Formats: sequence, C-alpha cells, structure tokens
Amino acid sequence: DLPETRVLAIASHLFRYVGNTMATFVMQSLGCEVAALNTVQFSNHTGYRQVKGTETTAQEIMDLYQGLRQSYLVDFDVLLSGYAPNAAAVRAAGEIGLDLQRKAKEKPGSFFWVLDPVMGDQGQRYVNEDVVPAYKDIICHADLILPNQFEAESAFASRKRKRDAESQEENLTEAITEIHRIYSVPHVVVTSAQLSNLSHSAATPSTPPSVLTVIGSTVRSDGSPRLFRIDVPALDCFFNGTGDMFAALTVARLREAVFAADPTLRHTKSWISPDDIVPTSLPLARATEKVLASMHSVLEKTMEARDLELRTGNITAGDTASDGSHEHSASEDAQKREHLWRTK
Ligand code: PLP
Ligand code: PXL
Repeated sequence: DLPETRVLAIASHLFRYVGNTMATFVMQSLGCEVAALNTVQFSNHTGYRQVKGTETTAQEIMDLYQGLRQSYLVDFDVLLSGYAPNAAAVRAAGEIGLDLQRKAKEKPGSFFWVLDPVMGDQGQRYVNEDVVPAYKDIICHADLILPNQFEAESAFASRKRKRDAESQEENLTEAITEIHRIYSVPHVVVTSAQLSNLSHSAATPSTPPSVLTVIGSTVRSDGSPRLFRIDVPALDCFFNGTGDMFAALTVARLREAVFAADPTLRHTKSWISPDDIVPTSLPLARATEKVLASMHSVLEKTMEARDLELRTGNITAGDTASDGSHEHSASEDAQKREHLWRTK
C-alpha cells in the first residue's frame, strides 16, 4: 500500500537494457510511474567500437523540462539522474534537480534526488574530462549518490589513495566520509567494489574476484558516517547496465524501506531525513540488501541466457522455434557483438 511514486528519470536511451531503457523497465516493474527524459538516443553503449545516434543538447533537455513544468506535469517524488553525454547535460540535470527541490520546499521531505554520477568503471573514465567537475558542482544538491569504486575514489575523494591491498576498504570509507563532509551528501552507496585483500578472492587482472563489495552510509547529524557493508558473490561475466539497474532498484526499494520503517510516513509522503533513523534498521542498508538480491538473480539468469545464445542463437531456454540455419547466424551475431565491446 505504498503511495504512488512518480519518478523523473534523466538518462540515456539505448536499444538494449542499459541506461534509461534499463532504469525505466525496472522501476515500472516495481510499480513506479516513470517519465523518461532521454539525454541521448544511441544504438549501443559507448563501450562498443562504434556508436550511432544523437545526443540531446543541454538546451533541449531544459526545453523538455520547461514544457513539463508549463503543463503542470512535474509532480515528481523522485528524480533519478544517470548518464549524461557531456558537462552541459550534467549541469542541465543539476538545474532540473534544483528546480524540483525548490518546488518541493513547502512540503519538506516530499522529494528525493538519486544521482548516479556515470563517469567510468574498472579504472577507466569513459566521459569527457570536464564532466567530472560538473558532477562535483551538483552532487551537493542530491540526497543519495551512487558512484562505483572508480567514481568514488577518483572523482570525489580528495586524499591520496593508499595503494596496498589492506587499505582498500579504508580508501572507500574515507571517500564516503568525504562525500558526506565536503559535498554534504546525506546518503551514499558505492555500488560495486573489488577489494583484493579479501582472503577468498583472487583479484588479478586475469581472474575475476569471487566477491563484490558494496559499502554505503547515511550521515549522522554530527557529520560522521553510519557505514554498512555487504559482500555478494561475483559472477564470472562482464555485464553492462548493472549500475543503471542498481540505481533503479534502489529508488523502488528505498521507498519501500522508508515506508516500512515508519508506517506513519505512508500518509505524509515523506522521504528519509538522516536524523530520524535507528541505526539497526537503516533503511538505506535494508534497501541495498534487497537491491543486491534482485541483481544477483537477474544477472544469474542473464548469464545463462547469454551462454545459451552464444552456443545456439536462442535467447531463452525452451525456444525451439527457429530452424538450424537461423540459429547458426544468431549465435554468430551474438559472438560478433561480444567481440565488438570486448576488444575495444
Ligand atoms: N555486478 C554485480 C554482480 C553487482 O551486484 C553490481 C552492483 O551491485 C554491479 C556489477 C554494479 O556495477 P557498476 O555500478 O560498476 O555498474
Ligand atoms: O551504463 C552506463 C551507460 C549509460 N548510457 C550510455 C553508456 C553507458 C556506459 O557506457 O555508454 C550511453
């Protein structure tokens, strides 16, 4: 019996489950009302060797938002902002977030901004250099940010990272503490990290680690972090769009966790304020546990489907409709497609 959750999702439109294509589907599946404002329309994510399509200019993003506003269509409970193709688009998303916050001022707690600062992964930045300072300028307005390990450590941590394996968790908790302190972001989740000091993981470049770590925190009123850590089994497969799925699941699950923690909120439509949270039932931690459970079961099925597709060209088990020649070319396509992004 949750109240309706209206989400404005600002991210990329792609033709597979990445970006807003992923986020919209996931949030709608979990009962949210989603309005998608697409920052690009691309044939595929930018990790492939070629991309076709168009970027939405910052001016066009603002125009679309102004249109929504002038038609009284901006009664959003949540803003989820993800991939933006350049610094101007990041700033446009920032202005929209600020405007929605201003609008919600009379009803404190009625609006929540989840910001996924999409900049890179696995040690590599895949957006222009000037996108990084653009995010640094806007994250102070967000309620929750969802960097991965690379984004948290390379963009938002001011202190030098320690290189030894034992310090990896410390690097992350320091980065989170700084995100609270310097950027005043009340809630942070580092969506995936590989801590090579875990005894049961063999994290070398050639063997993937068997464990992924998620570390998050909700700030206390004295500014200190209230940290939690969750380890999940890592699958031996590289996925695209996992960050987007994580963000979308978080919107839905956090909303549920907040309302479960305090049933009186059901009627006031309020979001979390960092101060009225009991540590043992931190809604952010409870939501993240659910997010990771969903991630794991979806990704396990995705991996099985991929293996089957590579072998036979069939996408789902039990699909026997296609004839042999068709199967052959479909599996060739799947192999070529993988090759395109793996060899970049
Ligand atoms: N892969 C798995 C199995 C995960 O559970 C997660 C997040 O929890 C990710 C990847 C997230 O990856 P990223 O945020 O770097 O896209
Ligand atoms: O999953 C992040 C993402 C979203 N949108 C586009 C991307 C990427 C990552 O490469 O290229 C267009």
